[in-house]
Amino acid sequence: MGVLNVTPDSFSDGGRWLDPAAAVAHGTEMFSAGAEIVDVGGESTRPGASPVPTEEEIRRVLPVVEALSELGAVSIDTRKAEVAKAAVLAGATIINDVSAELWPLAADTGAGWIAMHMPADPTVMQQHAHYDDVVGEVTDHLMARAEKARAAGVHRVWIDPGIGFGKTAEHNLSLLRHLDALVATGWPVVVGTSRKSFLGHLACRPGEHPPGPDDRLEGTVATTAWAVLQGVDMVRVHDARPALMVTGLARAGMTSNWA
Ligand code: HH2
Repeated sequence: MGVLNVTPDSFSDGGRWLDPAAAVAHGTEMFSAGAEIVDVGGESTRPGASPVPTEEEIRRVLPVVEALSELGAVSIDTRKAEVAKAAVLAGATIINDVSAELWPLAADTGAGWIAMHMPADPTVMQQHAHYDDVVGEVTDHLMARAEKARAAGVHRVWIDPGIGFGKTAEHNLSLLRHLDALVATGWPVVVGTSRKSFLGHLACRPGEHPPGPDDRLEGTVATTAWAVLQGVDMVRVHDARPALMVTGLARAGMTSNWA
């Protein structure tokens, strides 16, 4: 899944794809690079981000969803039912739901649904980064949502631990270390580590300034390979080509007979 943020303030690509023509060109590029889905978002959910009014979010994403849906599968990254509905009517086939609340809409529209774990609204979520057992709590929460969605009639459901959403670097690492627990639930798993800040902090030596979002490709690629080897179904990344290369390598390594 390739990330396409049509926002002025996303943490890594804010402002780059705000113009609809530039956004469509970048989405087209990601499809050409081999992305199976392009994930269009019109509101940043980085820690502390300001909420975007519904009408403005729809205005940002709609022309982009419409154009890219002609070329391949599009998901809509939102926590608002109105935005998700408008995007599905414009051609999106998956609701990437960072609130894990929108399954009734997925059931009504027949869209696929990704339930992501986020313990509170982005403005305050880092204040909620407290868990006794982060892996168990996130897994239980997502399984309960996925089961509700299945019971409501949603046909395609994925679960996503929400790396970086109301979690410390240590929580993120625990969730990545124990991805097998999420995979063992039997629900297909999505993971998004792409360019996230914990990768920068892990990559630098003591006293060094952590690398910014554009210099976190190595961490993104390493965690993507790890996630694929743990059996996840989908990775959400900004840089489609390197992710596809490492995904292909990891899958070949898992299935080949090379000794
Ligand atoms: N991460 C972000 C946004 N949406 N959706 C899923 N399913 N999983 C994720 O990990 C995830 C997500 C945050 O990344 P990004 O869209 O690049 O940044 P911003 O929220 O600042 O637009």
